[in-house]
Amino acid sequence: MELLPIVPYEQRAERLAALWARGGTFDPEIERAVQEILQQVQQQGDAALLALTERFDGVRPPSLRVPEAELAAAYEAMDPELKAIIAEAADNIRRFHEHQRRTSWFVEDGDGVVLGQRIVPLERVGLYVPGGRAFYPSSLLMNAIPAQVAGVPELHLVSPPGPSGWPHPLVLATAHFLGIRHVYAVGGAQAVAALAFGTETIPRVDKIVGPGNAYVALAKKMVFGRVDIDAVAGPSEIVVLADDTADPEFVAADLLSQAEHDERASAVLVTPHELLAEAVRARVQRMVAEAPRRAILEVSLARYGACIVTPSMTEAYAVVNELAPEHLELIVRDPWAALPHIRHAGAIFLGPFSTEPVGDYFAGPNHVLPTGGTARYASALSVDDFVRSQSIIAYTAERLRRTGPRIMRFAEAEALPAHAQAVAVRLARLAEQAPDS
Ligand code: HSO
Ligand code: ZN
Repeated sequence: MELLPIVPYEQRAERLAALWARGGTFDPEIERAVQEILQQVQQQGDAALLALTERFDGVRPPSLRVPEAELAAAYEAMDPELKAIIAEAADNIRRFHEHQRRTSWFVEDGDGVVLGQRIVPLERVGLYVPGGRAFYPSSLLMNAIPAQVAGVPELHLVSPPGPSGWPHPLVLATAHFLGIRHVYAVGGAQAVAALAFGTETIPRVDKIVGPGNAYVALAKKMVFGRVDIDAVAGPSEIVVLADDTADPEFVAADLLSQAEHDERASAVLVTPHELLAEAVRARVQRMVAEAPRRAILEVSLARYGACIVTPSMTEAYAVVNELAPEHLELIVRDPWAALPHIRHAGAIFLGPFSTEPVGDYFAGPNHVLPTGGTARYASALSVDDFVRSQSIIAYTAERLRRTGPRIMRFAEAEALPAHAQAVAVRLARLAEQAPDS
Protein backbone atom coordinates (compact mmCIF):
# COMPACT_ATOMS: atom_id res chain seq x y z
CA MET A 1 0.00 0.00 0.00
CA GLU A 2 1.06 3.54 -0.72
CA LEU A 3 2.62 5.58 2.10
CA LEU A 4 0.96 8.91 2.85
CA PRO A 5 -1.24 8.93 -0.28
CA ILE A 6 -2.35 12.24 -1.73
CA VAL A 7 -6.07 12.60 -1.14
CA PRO A 8 -8.02 15.39 -2.86
CA TYR A 9 -10.30 17.32 -0.55
CA GLU A 10 -13.47 15.99 -2.21
CA GLN A 11 -12.36 12.40 -1.72
CA ARG A 12 -11.28 12.64 1.90
CA ALA A 13 -14.31 10.89 3.44
CA GLU A 14 -13.11 7.33 2.87
CA ARG A 15 -9.63 8.02 4.19
CA LEU A 16 -10.93 9.80 7.25
CA ALA A 17 -13.33 6.93 7.92
CA ALA A 18 -10.35 4.56 8.20
CA LEU A 19 -8.78 7.00 10.61
CA TRP A 20 -11.86 7.14 12.81
CA ALA A 21 -12.12 3.38 12.88
CA ARG A 22 -8.80 2.96 14.71
CA GLY A 23 -8.92 1.69 18.30
CA GLY A 24 -11.79 1.97 20.71
CA THR A 25 -13.27 -1.52 20.58
CA PHE A 26 -12.31 -4.41 22.81
CA ASP A 27 -12.22 -8.11 22.15
CA PRO A 28 -14.95 -9.88 24.22
CA GLU A 29 -12.38 -12.56 25.01
CA ILE A 30 -10.17 -9.95 26.73
CA GLU A 31 -13.21 -8.57 28.49
CA ARG A 32 -13.97 -11.93 30.09
CA ALA A 33 -10.33 -12.43 31.08
CA VAL A 34 -10.15 -8.98 32.69
CA GLN A 35 -13.42 -9.53 34.55
CA GLU A 36 -12.00 -12.71 36.03
CA ILE A 37 -8.73 -11.06 37.03
CA LEU A 38 -10.57 -8.24 38.79
CA GLN A 39 -12.63 -10.73 40.75
CA GLN A 40 -9.65 -12.84 41.70
CA VAL A 41 -7.72 -9.84 43.05
CA GLN A 42 -10.74 -8.53 44.90
CA GLN A 43 -11.19 -11.90 46.64
CA GLN A 44 -7.61 -13.03 47.19
CA GLY A 45 -5.56 -9.83 47.38
CA ASP A 46 -1.77 -10.20 47.34
CA ALA A 47 -1.92 -13.96 46.76
CA ALA A 48 -3.79 -13.34 43.50
CA LEU A 49 -1.32 -10.65 42.47
CA LEU A 50 1.62 -13.03 42.92
CA ALA A 51 -0.11 -15.91 41.14
CA LEU A 52 -1.20 -13.73 38.20
CA THR A 53 2.26 -12.17 37.94
CA GLU A 54 3.84 -15.60 37.72
CA ARG A 55 1.31 -16.58 35.08
CA PHE A 56 1.55 -13.46 32.88
CA ASP A 57 5.03 -12.09 33.51
CA GLY A 58 6.73 -15.41 34.18
CA VAL A 59 8.46 -14.21 37.36
CA ARG A 60 7.85 -14.04 41.06
CA PRO A 61 9.07 -10.69 42.39
CA PRO A 62 11.11 -10.92 45.63
CA SER A 63 8.36 -8.75 47.14
CA LEU A 64 5.39 -6.84 45.73
CA ARG A 65 6.65 -3.58 47.16
CA VAL A 66 9.95 -2.54 45.61
CA PRO A 67 12.36 -1.61 48.42
CA GLU A 68 13.45 2.02 48.35
CA ALA A 69 17.07 0.88 48.17
CA GLU A 70 16.30 -0.69 44.77
CA LEU A 71 14.91 2.63 43.52
CA ALA A 72 17.95 4.53 44.73
CA ALA A 73 20.34 1.98 43.22
CA ALA A 74 18.60 2.19 39.82
CA TYR A 75 18.90 5.96 39.95
CA GLU A 76 22.59 5.75 40.82
CA ALA A 77 23.16 3.47 37.85
CA MET A 78 21.41 5.78 35.40
CA ASP A 79 23.47 7.54 32.74
CA PRO A 80 24.38 10.97 34.22
CA GLU A 81 23.70 12.82 30.99
CA LEU A 82 20.21 11.33 30.76
CA LYS A 83 19.68 12.17 34.44
CA ALA A 84 20.44 15.83 33.78
CA ILE A 85 18.15 15.94 30.74
CA ILE A 86 15.27 14.35 32.63
CA ALA A 87 15.82 16.82 35.45
CA GLU A 88 15.70 19.75 33.05
CA ALA A 89 12.55 18.46 31.35
CA ALA A 90 10.93 17.84 34.74
CA ASP A 91 11.70 21.42 35.76
CA ASN A 92 10.02 22.76 32.63
CA ILE A 93 7.00 20.52 33.11
CA ARG A 94 6.69 21.48 36.76
CA ARG A 95 6.95 25.21 36.05
CA PHE A 96 4.28 24.99 33.34
CA HIS A 97 1.89 23.05 35.53
CA GLU A 98 2.29 25.45 38.45
CA HIS A 99 0.36 27.99 36.36
CA GLN A 100 -2.59 25.61 36.39
CA ARG A 101 -2.94 25.57 40.14
CA ARG A 102 -6.40 26.73 41.09
CA THR A 103 -6.92 28.48 44.38
CA SER A 104 -9.79 28.25 46.77
CA TRP A 105 -12.05 31.29 46.88
CA PHE A 106 -14.50 32.68 49.38
CA VAL A 107 -16.94 35.56 48.92
CA GLU A 108 -18.78 37.64 51.45
CA ASP A 109 -22.35 37.53 50.20
CA GLY A 110 -23.84 40.11 52.54
CA ASP A 111 -25.48 39.54 55.99
CA GLY A 112 -22.19 37.95 57.09
CA VAL A 113 -22.80 35.02 54.77
CA VAL A 114 -19.67 33.42 53.30
CA LEU A 115 -19.77 31.20 50.20
CA GLY A 116 -16.86 29.61 48.47
CA GLN A 117 -15.07 26.85 46.75
CA ARG A 118 -12.25 24.99 48.40
CA ILE A 119 -9.72 23.23 46.18
CA VAL A 120 -8.44 20.00 47.70
CA PRO A 121 -6.00 17.52 46.19
CA LEU A 122 -6.92 13.86 45.81
CA GLU A 123 -5.40 11.85 48.63
CA ARG A 124 -4.13 8.78 46.81
CA VAL A 125 -3.37 8.37 43.14
CA GLY A 126 -2.27 5.21 41.34
CA LEU A 127 0.13 5.55 38.41
CA TYR A 128 0.20 2.75 35.89
CA VAL A 129 3.55 2.50 34.12
CA PRO A 130 3.98 -0.02 31.29
CA GLY A 131 6.99 -2.29 31.31
CA GLY A 132 9.90 -2.83 28.96
CA ARG A 133 9.68 -1.36 25.47
CA ALA A 134 6.40 0.42 26.06
CA PHE A 135 7.85 2.46 28.94
CA TYR A 136 8.60 6.12 28.29
CA PRO A 137 10.21 8.06 31.14
CA SER A 138 8.68 11.22 29.63
CA SER A 139 5.19 9.78 30.17
CA LEU A 140 5.96 9.07 33.80
CA LEU A 141 6.97 12.72 34.23
CA MET A 142 3.81 13.89 32.46
CA ASN A 143 1.55 11.76 34.68
CA ALA A 144 3.27 12.24 38.02
CA ILE A 145 4.21 15.93 38.00
CA PRO A 146 0.68 17.38 37.69
CA ALA A 147 -0.36 15.17 40.62
CA GLN A 148 2.57 16.44 42.65
CA VAL A 149 1.86 20.06 41.74
CA ALA A 150 -1.77 19.49 42.79
CA GLY A 151 -0.42 18.42 46.18
CA VAL A 152 -1.46 14.75 46.09
CA PRO A 153 0.28 13.36 49.18
CA GLU A 154 0.46 9.69 48.11
CA LEU A 155 1.41 8.37 44.69
CA HIS A 156 1.40 4.60 44.23
CA LEU A 157 3.20 3.38 41.14
CA VAL A 158 2.59 -0.05 39.62
CA SER A 159 4.67 -1.54 36.82
CA PRO A 160 5.12 -5.13 35.63
CA PRO A 161 8.31 -6.91 36.69
CA GLY A 162 10.93 -7.86 34.12
CA PRO A 163 13.21 -10.92 34.30
CA SER A 164 14.98 -9.53 37.41
CA GLY A 165 11.70 -9.63 39.30
CA TRP A 166 11.60 -5.83 39.57
CA PRO A 167 10.15 -3.33 37.08
CA HIS A 168 12.44 -1.90 34.38
CA PRO A 169 15.44 -0.06 35.93
CA LEU A 170 14.52 3.15 34.11
CA VAL A 171 11.07 3.04 35.73
CA LEU A 172 12.66 2.64 39.15
CA ALA A 173 15.24 5.36 38.47
CA THR A 174 12.65 7.86 37.20
CA ALA A 175 10.37 7.07 40.15
CA HIS A 176 13.24 7.71 42.54
CA PHE A 177 14.07 10.96 40.79
CA LEU A 178 10.44 12.08 41.19
CA GLY A 179 10.44 11.15 44.86
CA ILE A 180 7.83 8.43 44.39
CA ARG A 181 8.41 5.96 47.22
CA HIS A 182 5.51 3.55 46.82
CA VAL A 183 6.43 1.35 43.89
CA TYR A 184 5.01 -2.14 43.26
CA ALA A 185 6.21 -4.91 40.97
CA VAL A 186 2.87 -5.73 39.41
CA GLY A 187 1.31 -4.82 36.07
CA GLY A 188 -1.61 -5.68 33.82
CA ALA A 189 -5.26 -5.79 34.81
CA GLN A 190 -4.23 -7.25 38.18
CA ALA A 191 -2.35 -4.05 39.06
CA VAL A 192 -5.40 -1.95 38.19
CA ALA A 193 -7.55 -4.26 40.31
CA ALA A 194 -5.16 -3.88 43.25
CA LEU A 195 -5.33 -0.08 43.03
CA ALA A 196 -9.12 -0.14 42.75
CA PHE A 197 -9.90 -2.64 45.53
CA GLY A 198 -6.78 -2.54 47.70
CA THR A 199 -4.82 -5.60 48.87
CA GLU A 200 -2.70 -6.32 51.94
CA THR A 201 0.24 -4.48 50.35
CA ILE A 202 -1.33 -2.03 47.90
CA PRO A 203 -3.83 0.52 49.19
CA ARG A 204 -7.00 1.38 47.37
CA VAL A 205 -6.53 4.69 45.56
CA ASP A 206 -8.94 7.44 44.51
CA LYS A 207 -7.84 7.70 40.89
CA ILE A 208 -5.78 5.64 38.44
CA VAL A 209 -3.86 7.31 35.61
CA GLY A 210 -1.32 6.23 33.02
CA PRO A 211 -1.15 4.38 29.73
CA GLY A 212 -1.30 0.61 29.31
CA ASN A 213 -2.18 -2.21 26.93
CA ALA A 214 -5.72 -3.39 26.11
CA TYR A 215 -6.00 -5.35 29.38
CA VAL A 216 -5.00 -2.35 31.44
CA ALA A 217 -7.28 0.02 29.52
CA LEU A 218 -10.23 -2.32 29.89
CA ALA A 219 -9.55 -2.92 33.58
CA LYS A 220 -9.52 0.85 34.12
CA LYS A 221 -12.82 1.20 32.30
CA MET A 222 -14.35 -1.54 34.44
CA VAL A 223 -13.27 -0.09 37.80
CA PHE A 224 -14.33 3.42 36.81
CA GLY A 225 -16.91 4.69 39.25
CA ARG A 226 -15.35 2.85 42.15
CA VAL A 227 -12.27 4.98 41.46
CA ASP A 228 -11.75 7.76 38.97
CA ILE A 229 -9.60 7.18 35.89
CA ASP A 230 -7.96 9.38 33.29
CA ALA A 231 -9.26 9.12 29.74
CA VAL A 232 -8.54 5.80 28.04
CA ALA A 233 -6.11 6.97 25.36
CA GLY A 234 -6.35 5.75 21.78
CA PRO A 235 -3.51 5.61 19.25
CA SER A 236 -1.55 8.82 18.73
CA GLU A 237 -2.10 11.33 15.91
CA ILE A 238 -0.50 14.33 14.30
CA VAL A 239 -1.92 16.74 11.77
CA VAL A 240 0.39 19.25 10.10
CA LEU A 241 -1.32 22.23 8.52
CA ALA A 242 1.19 23.76 6.12
CA ASP A 243 1.33 26.33 3.35
CA ASP A 244 3.93 27.08 0.68
CA THR A 245 6.30 28.59 3.26
CA ALA A 246 6.77 25.17 4.93
CA ASP A 247 10.01 23.26 4.53
CA PRO A 248 9.06 19.79 3.19
CA GLU A 249 11.87 18.19 5.17
CA PHE A 250 10.51 19.59 8.44
CA VAL A 251 7.00 18.46 7.62
CA ALA A 252 8.09 14.97 6.59
CA ALA A 253 10.22 14.54 9.71
CA ASP A 254 7.38 15.62 11.97
CA LEU A 255 4.90 13.23 10.35
CA LEU A 256 7.36 10.39 10.88
CA SER A 257 7.94 11.37 14.49
CA GLN A 258 4.36 10.49 15.38
CA ALA A 259 3.84 7.68 12.91
CA GLU A 260 6.70 5.73 14.50
CA HIS A 261 4.80 5.35 17.79
CA ASP A 262 2.86 2.31 16.67
CA GLU A 263 1.12 0.73 13.72
CA ARG A 264 -2.14 2.44 14.54
CA ALA A 265 -0.64 5.94 14.81
CA SER A 266 -1.85 8.46 12.26
CA ALA A 267 0.02 11.27 10.47
CA VAL A 268 -1.79 13.66 8.15
CA LEU A 269 -0.64 16.67 6.17
CA VAL A 270 -3.35 19.18 5.28
CA THR A 271 -2.35 21.78 2.73
CA PRO A 272 -3.75 23.82 -0.14
CA HIS A 273 -0.45 23.42 -1.98
CA GLU A 274 -0.22 20.26 -4.04
CA LEU A 275 3.46 20.87 -4.78
CA LEU A 276 4.22 20.84 -1.06
CA ALA A 277 2.24 17.62 -0.65
CA GLU A 278 4.27 15.98 -3.40
CA ALA A 279 7.56 17.18 -1.96
CA VAL A 280 6.63 15.94 1.51
CA ARG A 281 5.54 12.59 0.15
CA ALA A 282 8.81 12.13 -1.71
CA ARG A 283 10.78 12.95 1.46
CA VAL A 284 8.71 10.59 3.52
CA GLN A 285 9.38 7.69 1.12
CA ARG A 286 13.11 8.30 1.37
CA MET A 287 13.16 8.78 5.12
CA VAL A 288 11.07 5.68 5.80
CA ALA A 289 13.42 3.54 3.74
CA GLU A 290 16.21 4.42 6.15
CA ALA A 291 14.26 4.62 9.38
CA PRO A 292 15.11 2.23 12.23
CA ARG A 293 11.38 1.79 12.93
CA ARG A 294 10.59 1.27 9.28
CA ALA A 295 8.34 -1.73 9.87
CA ILE A 296 5.99 0.32 12.04
CA LEU A 297 6.14 3.36 9.77
CA GLU A 298 5.22 1.36 6.72
CA VAL A 299 2.03 0.19 8.35
CA SER A 300 0.94 3.41 10.05
CA LEU A 301 1.69 5.67 7.08
CA ALA A 302 0.01 3.35 4.61
CA ARG A 303 -3.11 2.79 6.67
CA TYR A 304 -3.54 6.03 8.52
CA GLY A 305 -1.37 8.55 6.70
CA ALA A 306 -2.58 11.07 4.12
CA CYS A 307 -1.79 14.34 2.40
CA ILE A 308 -5.12 16.05 2.06
CA VAL A 309 -4.95 18.73 -0.62
CA THR A 310 -7.63 21.38 -0.23
CA PRO A 311 -8.86 24.07 -2.65
CA SER A 312 -7.81 26.83 -0.19
CA MET A 313 -6.92 27.52 3.43
CA THR A 314 -10.63 27.73 4.33
CA GLU A 315 -11.19 24.05 3.59
CA ALA A 316 -7.86 23.23 5.22
CA TYR A 317 -9.09 24.71 8.51
CA ALA A 318 -12.35 22.80 8.08
CA VAL A 319 -10.50 19.48 7.70
CA VAL A 320 -8.38 20.15 10.77
CA ASN A 321 -11.46 20.93 12.84
CA GLU A 322 -13.19 17.85 11.49
CA LEU A 323 -10.24 15.72 12.60
CA ALA A 324 -9.86 17.39 16.03
CA PRO A 325 -6.33 15.96 16.22
CA GLU A 326 -4.35 15.18 19.33
CA HIS A 327 -1.39 17.20 17.97
CA LEU A 328 -1.65 19.99 15.42
CA GLU A 329 1.31 21.80 13.89
CA LEU A 330 0.75 25.11 12.12
CA ILE A 331 3.64 25.53 9.70
CA VAL A 332 2.25 28.48 7.83
CA ARG A 333 3.29 32.06 7.06
CA ASP A 334 1.61 33.54 10.13
CA PRO A 335 0.69 30.79 12.60
CA TRP A 336 -0.73 33.25 15.14
CA ALA A 337 -3.15 34.50 12.48
CA ALA A 338 -4.11 30.89 11.74
CA LEU A 339 -4.77 30.08 15.40
CA PRO A 340 -8.23 31.71 15.63
CA HIS A 341 -9.42 29.40 12.83
CA ILE A 342 -8.61 26.32 14.89
CA ARG A 343 -11.43 25.13 17.10
CA HIS A 344 -10.50 21.53 17.95
CA ALA A 345 -7.02 20.19 18.78
CA GLY A 346 -5.34 18.73 21.87
CA ALA A 347 -2.07 20.66 21.56
CA ILE A 348 -1.16 23.26 18.96
CA PHE A 349 2.44 23.80 17.85
CA LEU A 350 3.08 27.15 16.18
CA GLY A 351 5.74 27.79 13.57
CA PRO A 352 8.51 25.74 11.99
CA PHE A 353 10.56 25.35 15.17
CA SER A 354 7.82 24.01 17.40
CA THR A 355 8.29 20.44 16.26
CA GLU A 356 6.13 17.97 18.14
CA PRO A 357 8.94 16.20 20.07
CA VAL A 358 9.60 19.55 21.75
CA GLY A 359 6.20 19.06 23.37
CA ASP A 360 6.60 15.32 23.90
CA TYR A 361 9.70 15.79 26.02
CA PHE A 362 10.59 19.23 26.99
CA ALA A 363 8.63 22.45 26.58
CA GLY A 364 6.44 21.97 29.66
CA PRO A 365 2.82 21.37 28.54
CA ASN A 366 1.50 17.89 29.12
CA HIS A 367 1.88 15.26 26.40
CA VAL A 368 -1.09 13.24 27.66
CA LEU A 369 -3.66 14.58 25.21
CA PRO A 370 -7.13 13.77 23.92
CA THR A 371 -6.99 11.34 20.97
CA GLY A 372 -9.42 10.02 18.38
CA GLY A 373 -11.33 13.28 17.94
CA THR A 374 -12.02 13.62 21.67
CA ALA A 375 -10.26 17.00 21.54
CA ARG A 376 -13.77 18.22 20.69
CA TYR A 377 -14.58 18.03 24.39
CA ALA A 378 -11.48 16.95 26.31
CA SER A 379 -8.25 18.61 27.43
CA ALA A 380 -4.66 17.74 28.15
CA LEU A 381 -3.96 16.02 31.46
CA SER A 382 -3.52 18.78 34.03
CA VAL A 383 -3.39 19.72 37.69
CA ASP A 384 -7.21 19.87 37.54
CA ASP A 385 -7.29 16.11 37.11
CA PHE A 386 -5.84 15.70 40.58
CA VAL A 387 -7.98 18.06 42.64
CA ARG A 388 -11.60 18.36 43.64
CA SER A 389 -13.52 21.46 44.58
CA GLN A 390 -15.67 21.47 47.67
CA SER A 391 -18.54 23.91 48.08
CA ILE A 392 -18.51 26.06 51.19
CA ILE A 393 -21.68 27.54 52.71
CA ALA A 394 -21.59 29.56 55.94
CA TYR A 395 -25.04 31.06 56.56
CA THR A 396 -26.00 33.40 59.34
CA ALA A 397 -29.10 33.82 61.47
CA GLU A 398 -29.79 37.11 59.82
CA ARG A 399 -29.83 35.61 56.31
CA LEU A 400 -31.84 32.55 57.32
CA ARG A 401 -34.44 34.75 58.95
CA ARG A 402 -34.91 36.63 55.68
CA THR A 403 -34.77 33.75 53.21
CA GLY A 404 -36.06 30.84 55.33
CA PRO A 405 -39.74 31.19 54.42
CA ARG A 406 -38.96 31.01 50.70
CA ILE A 407 -36.74 27.98 51.19
CA MET A 408 -39.59 26.30 53.08
CA ARG A 409 -42.00 27.11 50.29
CA PHE A 410 -39.60 25.53 47.78
CA ALA A 411 -39.29 22.39 49.92
CA GLU A 412 -43.07 22.11 50.21
CA ALA A 413 -43.37 22.40 46.43
CA GLU A 414 -41.09 19.39 46.22
CA ALA A 415 -43.18 17.57 48.84
CA LEU A 416 -40.20 17.27 51.19
CA PRO A 417 -41.61 18.45 54.54
CA ALA A 418 -38.56 17.46 56.62
CA HIS A 419 -36.52 19.84 54.53
CA ALA A 420 -38.96 22.64 55.37
CA GLN A 421 -38.94 21.65 59.01
CA ALA A 422 -35.15 21.92 59.30
CA VAL A 423 -35.58 25.57 58.41
CA ALA A 424 -38.74 26.02 60.45
CA VAL A 425 -37.20 24.91 63.76
CA ARG A 426 -34.53 27.57 63.33
CA LEU A 427 -36.97 30.29 62.40
CA ALA A 428 -38.99 29.42 65.52
CA ARG A 429 -35.89 29.64 67.71
CA LEU A 430 -34.93 32.97 66.17
CA ALA A 431 -38.45 34.31 66.75
CA GLU A 432 -38.17 33.34 70.46
CA GLN A 433 -34.87 35.18 70.77
CA ALA A 434 -35.94 38.35 69.02
CA PRO A 435 -39.74 38.38 69.14
CA ASP A 436 -40.31 41.68 67.39
CA SER A 437 -37.79 41.69 64.51
N1 HSO B 1 3.70 11.64 21.42
C1 HSO B 1 3.26 10.78 22.49
C2 HSO B 1 4.06 10.94 23.75
C3 HSO B 1 5.49 10.50 23.68
N2 HSO B 1 6.32 10.70 22.65
C4 HSO B 1 6.23 9.88 24.64
C5 HSO B 1 7.50 10.24 22.96
N3 HSO B 1 7.47 9.73 24.16
C6 HSO B 1 1.77 11.06 22.81
O1 HSO B 1 1.51 12.39 22.99
ZN1 ZN C 1 5.66 11.11 20.64
